[in-house]
Amino acid sequence: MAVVYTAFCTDIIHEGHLNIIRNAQRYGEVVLGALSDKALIRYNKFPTISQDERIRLYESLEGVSRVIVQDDYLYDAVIEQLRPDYVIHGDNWQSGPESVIRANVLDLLSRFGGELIEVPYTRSEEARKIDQQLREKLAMPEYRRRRLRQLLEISPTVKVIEAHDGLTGLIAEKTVVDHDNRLDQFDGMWVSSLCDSTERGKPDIELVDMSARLRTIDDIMEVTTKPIILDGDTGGLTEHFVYNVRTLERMGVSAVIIEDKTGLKKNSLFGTEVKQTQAPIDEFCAKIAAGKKVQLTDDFMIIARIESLILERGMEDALTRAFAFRDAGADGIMIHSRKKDPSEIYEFCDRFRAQDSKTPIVVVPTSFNGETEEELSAHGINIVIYANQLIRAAFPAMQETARGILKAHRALEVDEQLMPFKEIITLIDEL
Ligand code: SPV
Ligand code: MG
Repeated sequence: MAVVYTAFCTDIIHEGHLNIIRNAQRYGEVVLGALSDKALIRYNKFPTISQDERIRLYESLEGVSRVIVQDDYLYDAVIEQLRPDYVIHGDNWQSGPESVIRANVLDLLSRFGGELIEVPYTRSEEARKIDQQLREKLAMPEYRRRRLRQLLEISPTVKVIEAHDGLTGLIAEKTVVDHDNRLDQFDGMWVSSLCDSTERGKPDIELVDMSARLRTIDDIMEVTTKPIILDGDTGGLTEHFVYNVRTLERMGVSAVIIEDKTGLKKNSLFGTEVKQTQAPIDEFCAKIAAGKKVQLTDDFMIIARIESLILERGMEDALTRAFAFRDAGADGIMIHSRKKDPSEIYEFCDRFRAQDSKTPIVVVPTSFNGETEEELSAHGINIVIYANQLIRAAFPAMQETARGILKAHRALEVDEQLMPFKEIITLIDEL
């Protein structure tokens, strides 16, 4: 009997999935692929039930002969192993980023034999509602919050981009590229103090207070599902920090990064050009420990950021602090540098990793931007934060447009550098 293969990446079965199975049955024995947690997470279809529960759900479907696990969103391993006579899929992958997966399947079938069958995608109201409900479930705090830890377990590099409002949140959430025949997208969002301040026309000196920062986070959360890392500046007074940890955790933020400075904080990119004071080690350890103590879940992460290299206090100081902060309970270490040359970052990471293979390391490669994610990962770095590129892209574009209108006394001349609103609103979901 011919083997028909189809892969599902859903936690809820609707009419569309049943339709695929019914069609598949007409060609032979139906083998159903359950995308593994790892594959789903890379594909940005975060699971809301466990892999075993998904397998059991798929096995219970009428017409399915057996269920196998597909461990990558691309089909190479599964087709090589199963050599199906047919692969069946909805026709919705003919355009958009998923067409990369379709091309992958067609290529494999041409090499190993087999035929692709596409059935018209089910656009019923019920199916649409279920897909939407699944997406919205992912935005709930308990799912979003733990997503960063889940990513850290399976991804060689977690890539995070700055978001400072709903619109930049949508860009972080929805931008997908196909490159080298793979899909790529950002894993999470960084709510930067620099960008959150700049966006309000304010200096980055902890002037924008926590209520305003929470409002930014809420705006982003309203329209996205990806995990959020908050730039918590110094964390403020320990007595206040503990309350903020609770608030962030309850909202569904995945991590806060606090930096070991005290007094008036200035942005790290100023380095020693401005007066900035590093916090004593024991004081900062006490702040981390206090934050860890009040947490109610195991999901939330407090990451300690070390400013020794920024303030030119030396590598030994940076390493001493890293181990002290880890021992005080920090769930990760962010090491920062404003040098173009990545050597000091790499030296720190190599020496830290020689003694600690597990604690996640975070970097913000604004200055050492010549390093690729792969190069950073080779030194044991787990989270790469693109901390300010979106606002730096937007500002000159807006300024240029304002100048153009002033010069021409009308907007016609700048029109071709503008995106039509029709296109912008395709980003925005309607209920
Ligand atoms: C931020 O984005 O606000 C940061 C990173 O803290 S940096 O600006 O490089 O200090
Ligand atoms: Mg900051």
